Amino acid sequence: MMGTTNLVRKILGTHLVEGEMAAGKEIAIRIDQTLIQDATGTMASLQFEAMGVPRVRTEVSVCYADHNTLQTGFENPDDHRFLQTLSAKYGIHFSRPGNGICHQVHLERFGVPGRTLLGADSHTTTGGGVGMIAIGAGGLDVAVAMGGGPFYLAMPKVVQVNLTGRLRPWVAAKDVILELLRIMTVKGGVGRIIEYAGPGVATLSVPERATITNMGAELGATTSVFPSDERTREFLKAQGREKDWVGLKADPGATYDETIEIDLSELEPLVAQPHMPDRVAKIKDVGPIKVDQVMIGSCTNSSYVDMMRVAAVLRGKTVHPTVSLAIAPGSKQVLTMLAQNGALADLIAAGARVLESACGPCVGVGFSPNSGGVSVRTNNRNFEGRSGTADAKIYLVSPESAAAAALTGVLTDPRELGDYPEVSLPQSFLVNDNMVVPPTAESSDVAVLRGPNIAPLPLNTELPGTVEGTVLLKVGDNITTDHILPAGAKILPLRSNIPKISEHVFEAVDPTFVRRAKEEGGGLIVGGINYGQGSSREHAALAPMHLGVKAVVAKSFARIHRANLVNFGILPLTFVKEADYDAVAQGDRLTIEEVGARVRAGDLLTVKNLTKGTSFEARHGLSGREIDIVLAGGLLNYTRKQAN
Ligand code: MIC
Ligand code: SF4
Repeated sequence: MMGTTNLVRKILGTHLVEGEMAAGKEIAIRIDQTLIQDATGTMASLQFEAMGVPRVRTEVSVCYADHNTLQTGFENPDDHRFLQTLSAKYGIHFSRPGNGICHQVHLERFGVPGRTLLGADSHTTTGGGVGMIAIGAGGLDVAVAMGGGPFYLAMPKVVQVNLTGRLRPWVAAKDVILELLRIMTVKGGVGRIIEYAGPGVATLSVPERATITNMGAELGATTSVFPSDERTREFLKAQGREKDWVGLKADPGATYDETIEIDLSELEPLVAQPHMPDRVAKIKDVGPIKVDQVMIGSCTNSSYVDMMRVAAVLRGKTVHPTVSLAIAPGSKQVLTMLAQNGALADLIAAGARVLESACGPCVGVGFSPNSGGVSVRTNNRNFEGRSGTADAKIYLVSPESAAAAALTGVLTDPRELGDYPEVSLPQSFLVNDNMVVPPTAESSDVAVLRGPNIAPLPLNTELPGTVEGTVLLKVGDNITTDHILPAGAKILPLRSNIPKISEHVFEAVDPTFVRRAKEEGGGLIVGGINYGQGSSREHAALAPMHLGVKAVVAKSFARIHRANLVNFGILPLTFVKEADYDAVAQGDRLTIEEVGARVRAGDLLTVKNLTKGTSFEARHGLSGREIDIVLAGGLLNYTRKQAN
């Protein structure tokens, strides 16, 4: 009999350790590879250390220094030293600062088709470009996976995106994912994995596929995956890793929960307008908006082919006089190849400001726009304020379109530039892993060096019998973790210090939040649809936890943030009726009695509004395991309790 299994179920099936693969049901999967980075990794490492496991129990674990590379004080270099020594001690590869952005480097050097990868970064999904099930998660979940524990998730629905046709000149992989964002929106992927299929797949190279799976994170999707085919083999071979290749695809009659059709040949250059990645329109319809700066880089679009195409567009020309152009090649491999073949000289000659191979401007570390400035970027996120300039406007486009704007000074459909520069994947990439410190063969007695920036791991207390508190803040739909806990050059260095970073919770949304939370001794937050979308930073749960937040009641949650709330003992509740959201106001005093018993008794809790003298119902949607974790005050307490 011919099978009808899709690719997602095949890979999940071979990694399933608990549960039944029925959409919405909790499953647990074995994790083969993990990645952490320097902004999420210090906390994850402290958590891993606390588990007392002598050495990582994965096939490969890597720690990247790529987010916190700006060194305006001791914090970041101290944290890097901590991560490097800890990596040496516990069997983790350490990718040194300068080696590149985690997702780009992981794809180049570590990604293996058919394997699972769990990363403490939302764009870990990039690995789907080589046929991995690669999922972003909070640092604590990744720490557990490093220790050999499984990863728990609700079995997602599988959405087939059937690609037909072929991209026309000047239309890029970025335009494919922007089109999908237009169709599905930033919440359309929640509870779903996107599986790419159809004849269009073979027309896309691995780096192009990786652009698409990378930005699948913006759909809210658990992950995205491409089949592993001859194009995958070609990429791995060029990376000197053909032995890692294995062919993988869905069965011919595979079934899916949903299907979306995209004809690649019909796509045009697209742009995501401020301040959401799904505010997508055709560049030609948005028109020639004046542009102040252009940024080409980030884990979405910093591959060798991306950079070569930009270099070809800029060769012999000059960046428009009123535009500042920055480029950040995604990895040392990319940057070295550009340097060797002369393309870097073309970029510099045209006026590009060359930044190090790191996240940089994508997360507000350097190159912030001028006041009210328009910045055209190849990143994946254009959330308000993320660039470091509160009133800047960020437009997300392909590298081709970004290069066009850099030359003309206005948002430009790149087709206006004329002849399309053909650039193809090189026969072989320049492979030199000298900036990855490999783990020692045996667990070593390396001393882990800690700077004063690293504060002890914060722990929550058990959830009280009655959760009572004031609604400290009521927010609308699509609140991002950048709203909850901003990143940027000033706040990112505090990632290892929860008391210090907690001073910045909701800073840009309501500067009085922290003061009020402290005065009230904690409280509750009310949110709209897709609360906590965006990054995986568990600090967006840890810092509110530190301020005494006990519950968040929202219309719906983003996957990773909900899991982080559970992991740190904050109750994630959803409104049963939309009208109840409207009826509750900031400052209202809410109470949920006998939480422990009620949560175990069923899905519905009664929330009393003491201020208004009313009550409403809220759903917790927690699995049995999650109930135990939340009631214990988080996963660390729960694990400790179990061990005792
Ligand atoms: C991001 O793009 O927002 C980040 C910075 O990479 C985050 C991780 C973090 O906050 O450290 C992410 O995407 O998970
Ligand atoms: Fe780094 Fe930006 Fe990618 Fe996040 S989205 S990993 S900050 S490049």
